[in-house]
Amino acid sequence: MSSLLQIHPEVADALATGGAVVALESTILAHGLPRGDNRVIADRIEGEVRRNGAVPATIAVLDGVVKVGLGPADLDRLCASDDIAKLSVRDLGAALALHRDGATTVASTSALAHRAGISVFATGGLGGVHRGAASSFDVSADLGVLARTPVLVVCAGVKSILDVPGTLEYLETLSVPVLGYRTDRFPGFYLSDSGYGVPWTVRTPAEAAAVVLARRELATDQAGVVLANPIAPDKQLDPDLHDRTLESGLELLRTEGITGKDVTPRLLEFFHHTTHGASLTVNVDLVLSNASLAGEVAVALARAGR
Ligand code: PSU
Ligand code: MN
Repeated sequence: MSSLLQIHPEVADALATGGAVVALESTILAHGLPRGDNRVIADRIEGEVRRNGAVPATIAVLDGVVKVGLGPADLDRLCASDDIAKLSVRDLGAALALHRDGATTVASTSALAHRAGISVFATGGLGGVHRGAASSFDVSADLGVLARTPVLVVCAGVKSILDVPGTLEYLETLSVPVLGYRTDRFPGFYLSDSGYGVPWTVRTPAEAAAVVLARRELATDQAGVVLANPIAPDKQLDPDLHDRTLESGLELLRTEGITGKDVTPRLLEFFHHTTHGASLTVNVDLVLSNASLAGEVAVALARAGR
């Protein structure tokens, strides 16, 4: 493979021997979680993948090279540096050519995971259709990339800061299937239930893997699969606190004039600050739960000969 894409030896070995591998994104580490906490959480996320028998491959760009699987020093840098760009797919070429450091979003992590031969990916929340997208045109590139990248993404739905029904409609338009894990409700990131339903429910990691395999068999797998894994109801953010924080957060975006790729990190930071860390605890819990489930699905796929 190109010298611009380096696969960590442990990941390369697992891929070569038919082992289970889970891709992990780095934007959540560099731009979604507070400094200091992020480094510890990075290890815990990877630990959840390993606990289930899969190899974690956190993806980022360092010194203009795509790294699939990061060592401890790479993670240190990604979690501490002030100069980490947020890289969607369209930014990758420039970041490589200009020797930059950058964190990858769901869109770019999916694309790079697929390029490396990894078919399961865990994150916190998927990007989606933003409120007011009809005039701002702000629809996350996550959706378009998922429509043409055969990777299963485990997530806790999308944040309520987005237009949730609009996002679900758009996923349908793009022919990206949405599976609820042991639920028929679409999760709302901090909340177990966004208020909207999902078309399909799977009850086990093996069922999720079987969906991927059936799509391959039919050659209808040009798109990815969203496996929506809700936070347990007793661990979700208090819904009243959530609604109040959301309202003031949206107001803050308007007064600060924040748009585009800065919206998601600013709002997450506002939530963590305003809820005195309660939203951070939920965010961490759901990412760990997604990493764990992704590990199980990757193992089920590997057993089936992927
Ligand atoms: N959702 C979260 N936390 C995050 C993100 C999404 O709860 O950190 C990140 C992911 O990397 C996702 C990106 O791909 O934000 C979407 O950003 P945008 O809306 O600018 O496309
Ligand atoms: Mn956007």
